[in-house]
This record gives sequence, structure tokens and C-alpha cells, in this order.
Amino acid sequence: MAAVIPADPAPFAFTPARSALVVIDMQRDFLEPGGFGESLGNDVSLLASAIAPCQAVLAAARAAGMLVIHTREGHRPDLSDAPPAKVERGPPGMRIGDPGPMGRILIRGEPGHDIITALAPIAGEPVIDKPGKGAFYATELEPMLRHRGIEALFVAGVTTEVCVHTTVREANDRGFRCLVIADACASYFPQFHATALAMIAAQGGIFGWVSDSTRIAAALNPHREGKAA
Ligand code: C5J
Repeated sequence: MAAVIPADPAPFAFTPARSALVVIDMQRDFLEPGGFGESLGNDVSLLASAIAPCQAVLAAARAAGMLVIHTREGHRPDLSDAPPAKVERGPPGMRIGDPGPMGRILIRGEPGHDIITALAPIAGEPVIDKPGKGAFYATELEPMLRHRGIEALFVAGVTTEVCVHTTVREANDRGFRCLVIADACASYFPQFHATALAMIAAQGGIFGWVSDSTRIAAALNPHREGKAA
């Protein structure tokens, strides 16, 4: 059954069975002190605003029976999938692979690489480990979506202008229609968050649509509107 969500620059029509919620990189390394985000000089508390909206859209998508996919940015312990140009960024001693309070920075299997407890995947939800900023680069995401007949993505996570933007651009080029959930995304730079969202919806929605968690939850679970959660 088709549904419509109010969005910028125009209403977003979708079929829940052919749509997936993709939650990008809501990891301790980005959201908690002592991880990759803080090692680059960022105030990680700025990403906390996305947690409750992500919880709301996760609950709505799960209740609607929609496919939910989580991603994690990170690298193999031997760094064989980490380009030197990426590893060399940031202050020496606080780079990818260096030891930190949550284990080695941005390394798979370390505590910092985990998705935050508040947004932990549940059984049956695929988790895509990605070495790059985009969730399609060097991952199994595209075949996973194609095999399930997915044509629309609802995208949440961090950071808006880096991994969310890159993933939405990659998805758009592959023919997926993307609805970015504004309040379920966040950046260390509030001005970049606002500009990144404006860039998506500008020019008639040059590579996507933008809406928010309240409107999406209402569209996914219309019968629940006005009822206690
Ligand atoms: C960054 C991400 N910002 N998940 N990663 O390096 O946006």
C-alpha cells in the first residue's frame, strides 16, 4: 500500500514493503567522549540530539514491519582496508588504529566501534560494516537492497554532511529515492547540518527529500496517532 509523507521540496510517496530505514554510524566512536569524533577535536555532545528521533523512527519502522539496516564506519585491525590518506588525518597518537579510552580508534571489534546502546540493532536487522564514508562503497548494501526489492530509503544518523550525505548521493546515483530524516541526523557543526539538508532539498530535490521523525512516524503508523506510545 502506498503512503505519502509531507517533505521538502515535495511530498514523498513510498510503499513500506519496498522501503528501508538506514541508520548511519550511530556509534560510540562518534557520539561518546574518547572516540574518533573527539580525537578530531569535535564536541561529541552535539550529536545527542539525533538519538531520540532515531529511536522514534526505529520504533515506527519496526512496528510497520519495514526493513531496518544499521551501518558502522570502521576498519580491520590490520588496517588493510584503510587508505593511508585517511589514516594520516588527525593528530599523531589519536588517529585511526591508535589506542584510546574505548579501544583502538575506529577499529572493528573495539568498544568504540559499537552502536550506542540506545539504538542497538535487534535480531534480524542487518549491520553493514563500511570502510568509507558512503554505505555503498565496498559493502554488500546494494545487493541486499536489490534482493529485497527496496526502492526507497529513509536515512538517519551521523554526521549529516559526511556519511549521511555521501550515502544519500551514492544511493541517488543507484536509483534509490532517499528521504533524509532531519532531526534524526546531526553534525558537530550545526551550520553544516542545516546546509547539508538544504543542499539535498534544493533544485527540486536534486538528490533527495527531507522530512522529520514526527511526520515519518505518523505516516508509518497512522493508526497509532494520538495514542500513548
Ligand atoms: C565521519 C561519519 N564524520 N560517520 N564519519 O568521519 O560521518
